[in-house]
Amino acid sequence: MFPFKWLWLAFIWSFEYSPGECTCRQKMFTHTGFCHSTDILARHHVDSLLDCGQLSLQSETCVGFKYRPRNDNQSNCVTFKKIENCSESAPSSDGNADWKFYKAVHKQKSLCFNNRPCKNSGTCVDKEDGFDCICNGNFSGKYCETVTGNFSSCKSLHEIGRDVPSGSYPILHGHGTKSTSMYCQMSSLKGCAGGGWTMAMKIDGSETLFNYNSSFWTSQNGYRTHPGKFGFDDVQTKMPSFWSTSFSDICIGMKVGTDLRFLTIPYAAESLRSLFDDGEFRATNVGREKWKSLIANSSLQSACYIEGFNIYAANTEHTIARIGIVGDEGVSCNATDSFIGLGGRHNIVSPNCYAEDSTFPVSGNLASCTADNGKVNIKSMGYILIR
Ligand SMILES: [Ca+2]
Repeated sequence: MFPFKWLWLAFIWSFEYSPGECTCRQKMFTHTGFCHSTDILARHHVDSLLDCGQLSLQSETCVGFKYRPRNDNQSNCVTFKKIENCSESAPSSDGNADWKFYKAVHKQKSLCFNNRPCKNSGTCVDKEDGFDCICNGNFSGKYCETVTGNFSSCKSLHEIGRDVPSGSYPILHGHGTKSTSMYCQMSSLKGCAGGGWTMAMKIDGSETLFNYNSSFWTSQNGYRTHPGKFGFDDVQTKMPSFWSTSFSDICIGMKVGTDLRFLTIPYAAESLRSLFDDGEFRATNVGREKWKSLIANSSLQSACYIEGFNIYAANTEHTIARIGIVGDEGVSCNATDSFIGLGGRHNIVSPNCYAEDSTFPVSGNLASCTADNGKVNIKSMGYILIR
């Protein structure tokens, strides 16, 4: 008996690359006893059964073949464009006794199984000419790639839309009554692990708009929300997420030139605004070295330092910040002269100790008076995201 009951051959009819889809088909030939009705397509001399199968695959109209082994590359291969009335019964004795008949069975590969094309927890169903994705209610599109639902934060979107890339999505605010497109960071940043970060503010450290005394830190007024649709560019914004979105972590970004760095502040609050509007100091515990790592060649005094929100001492005219770390050369921290953070003071009030540039970075690093890396005045882009 012939050793192959089934002859499997793969053939690619066409190949088009689009996300998750490959129109590959396989043709399978099954050995059958004898077929009573055939229309011949072509006759070949071949070396083996496999060669006959390959010839059959190369023709789109071939639906089967018969094969008769012979010596010296002279085996017979006859391909058919019609093959019917096949049965497992032995060939009749009309000269077909030493032929083996093979009938093609078209078989679609499971695109669902092989490619898993459906995004965002969509269910994939194979069908005759491809597949369908049955989407979770918050998504649509051939691959369930389009976000159609409304989410209260990028975090809640990320939780069910695991395949949603970073970009702009409508985020609810105002107790769900309003929606604004906001930038969502959906993948890990070095320093801010995981995705689901909602953009809240972008601050240009060389501008004065978001200085410590700005009412933007305490109000529910947004500032140019259109740039808030985009990521880590140089355009200032304050988004409704600042006063509407609760969180358990804050991601702080600093960019100097093209050098973009991040750190996470583990801190839960009902909103960013709630951290600032009473002006009370709130301590954080990120650590001096992490704050220093936000900016290359940063400098900070080391005898004393304070980190947190609303770092402001009423009896000092020195460095203050809405978010960050301040340092002093004295152990009591009552005359701070260095800082890394956001929402800094606008004007330097005791210039003797500072670098020649007397404008305070509203975001960045200022240091003098025996700071650990000397005098610096670095104005950065600062970013605040929440999750
Ligand atoms: Ca001092």
